[in-house]
Amino acid sequence: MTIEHDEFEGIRLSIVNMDDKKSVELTRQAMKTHAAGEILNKALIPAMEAVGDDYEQGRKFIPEMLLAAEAMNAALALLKPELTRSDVKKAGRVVMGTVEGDVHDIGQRMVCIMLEGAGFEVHSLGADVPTLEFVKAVKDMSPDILGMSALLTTTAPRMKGVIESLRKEGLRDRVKVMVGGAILNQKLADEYGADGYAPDAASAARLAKTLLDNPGA
Ligand code: B12
Repeated sequence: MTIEHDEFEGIRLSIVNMDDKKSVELTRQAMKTHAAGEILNKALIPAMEAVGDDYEQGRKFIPEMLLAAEAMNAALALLKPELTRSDVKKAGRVVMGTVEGDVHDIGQRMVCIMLEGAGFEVHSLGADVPTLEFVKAVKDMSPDILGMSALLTTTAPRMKGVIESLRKEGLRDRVKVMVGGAILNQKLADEYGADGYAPDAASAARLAKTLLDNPGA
């Protein structure tokens, strides 16, 4: 195993083993020689994938998933300043949130960070966001893009509800809507009436730019 592999593997293991002190220490070390984006993609995201596998195989339960998420968030906080450093003028304004009934916010946070890095002004409403709060945020903040995240089969259809509410309020034409989250796909995004879907944080930032470059799309 190369030294580089050892470094990323160490961070991955610290998150899987729910050790936030270690994940912070190892991430800080890795940042001396690696770009934040590389650490995110090669260590933090694979760590959460491994945690997901452990949960599915019955090797981890909810409290352990939460602790692993904390270890991952602690490492992510260190990477954030570098990921969001952007000298370019603001590319547009994005309001982002996880739909009502759904507390999963890790992926959404990553998307926010990548969007900030791509020059967007980002306002996160957090997780478990009621439909009316999304509508109010679009009314009050006039974002160019509304991003919604969902990780549960049961909560994803709420995206459709938000889009319908925007339409009823006469706001739908004022904002592009993009959706994502592990259980989403292009087909569902089309069914819900979204303007775009992206499978990960990096492509979410690209999608946001494309949506604003092609307003008629
Ligand atoms: C961590 C986790 C939790 C943590 C969440 C902590 C937190 N603060 O987020 C806790 C322990 C709280 C939790 C709870 C539950 N969970 Co959970 N959880 C997970 C787990 C292991 C990882 C999710 C994650 O963070 N992934 C890492 C991130 C980086 O990936 P991501 O979210 O997909 O985001 C990426 C992309 O999807 C995309 N993206 C995300 N959002 C957006 C938005 C836009 C606009 C765009 C463009 C892109 C985009 O970019 C991101 C970065 O690349 C998954 C398993 C899995 N394999 O996904 C289960 C999982 C999502 N959970 C699941 C379940 C069932 C639950 C519970 C119902 C369990 C229970 N019985 O209580 C509860 C639900 C609580 C609630 N009401 O929401 C199921 C969902 C199954 C389903 N089809 O509905 C999963 C798939 C596990 C499983 N296989 O059963 N969970």
